[in-house]
Amino acid sequence: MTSFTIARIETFVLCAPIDHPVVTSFGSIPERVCVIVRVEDSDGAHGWGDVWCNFPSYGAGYRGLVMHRTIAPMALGRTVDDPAVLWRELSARVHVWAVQSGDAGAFAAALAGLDTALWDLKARRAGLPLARMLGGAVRDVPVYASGLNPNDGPETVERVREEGYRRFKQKIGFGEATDLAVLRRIKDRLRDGERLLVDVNQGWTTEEALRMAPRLTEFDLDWVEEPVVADRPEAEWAALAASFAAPLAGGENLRGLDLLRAASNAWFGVIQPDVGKWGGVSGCLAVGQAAVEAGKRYCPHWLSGGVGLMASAHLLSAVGGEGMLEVDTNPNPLRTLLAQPFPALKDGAFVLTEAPGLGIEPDLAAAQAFLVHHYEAR
Ligand code: SMN
Ligand code: MG
Repeated sequence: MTSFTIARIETFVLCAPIDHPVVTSFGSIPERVCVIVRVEDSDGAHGWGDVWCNFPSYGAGYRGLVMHRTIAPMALGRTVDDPAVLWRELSARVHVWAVQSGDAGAFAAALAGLDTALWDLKARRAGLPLARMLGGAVRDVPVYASGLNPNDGPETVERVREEGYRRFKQKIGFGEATDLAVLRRIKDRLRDGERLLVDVNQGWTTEEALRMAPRLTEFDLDWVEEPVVADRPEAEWAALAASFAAPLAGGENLRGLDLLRAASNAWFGVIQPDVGKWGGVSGCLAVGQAAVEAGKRYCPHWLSGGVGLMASAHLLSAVGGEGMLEVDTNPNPLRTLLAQPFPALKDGAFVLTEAPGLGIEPDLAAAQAFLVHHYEAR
């Protein structure tokens, strides 16, 4: 029997203080938060999932409650074979609440976390690493260093190069002078084989983006991420794609059909769904495969704790193609403590192992000081 019955769902809300906020063009993140979910079946097997909640960080508590009070009661007692079937069913069931509350993102994220936990559980039961459970291969996944802040991006490049990173994503959208100065400092010191990427975090109007496009050409960028707000009309995105020398990247702020359509549209070269924000493993696998089929790079978006990071790594390993995994370089104890043993970095890639499921276990004893809420439904 490959099916299993959901017997217990625990939700953990964690918050870790940091000395310096993560700075983006849309605002700052003053603390690192995480909502993880542990699902246990009636045989005692378990799996872990991650619910996206990093901005605004105070939203983590609410998302923990959406998981515990709304999603967990629907899932308890259900027998699961293919987690995608339950994800689709529950997505349809909460749709009216998502619309009524105006909180579609919170419901989608809670369902994404549940879905990831069910896939981890299923893979662990089968004794297979998640990438193989999904029909793919276990391979070393190329990574890039993300989250480079405007004030110290060049220094961060020097530091993470020592750790083994070869690709660096600088956050821009802080004004032309600031942006170009920081990019020049990085570009001037790049070594052979290293690549520079930028993330505007939806910070420009379309007019500003069109004006910046020729100014970015000198940096030979690997991609330009979210130059404008994700919901701008298609004609504007098409105009942007024609103006930038580098491919456009996006997906972290799209859900559902919008995200699926983006996987094959004419303007994105790089598709970046977030496994904890929409779709979980079921939805993101479909988007990633569609993107690769359409000749794009699938590069999972992730800027939070260790559980979702490992789900993203296995998804990328399973989907394949020329994509790479986003790894945040900002201090966040929840990244490493919640994914033990944390993968080794070798030749610019995370080394994935044959360990079952996500291949990690959160070290909740070590993370105890960061635990804010713990709920249990059974
Ligand atoms: C990002 C998202 C949220 C906080 C910081 C940075 C960014 C990314 O969009 O791609 O990581
Ligand atoms: Mg981004």
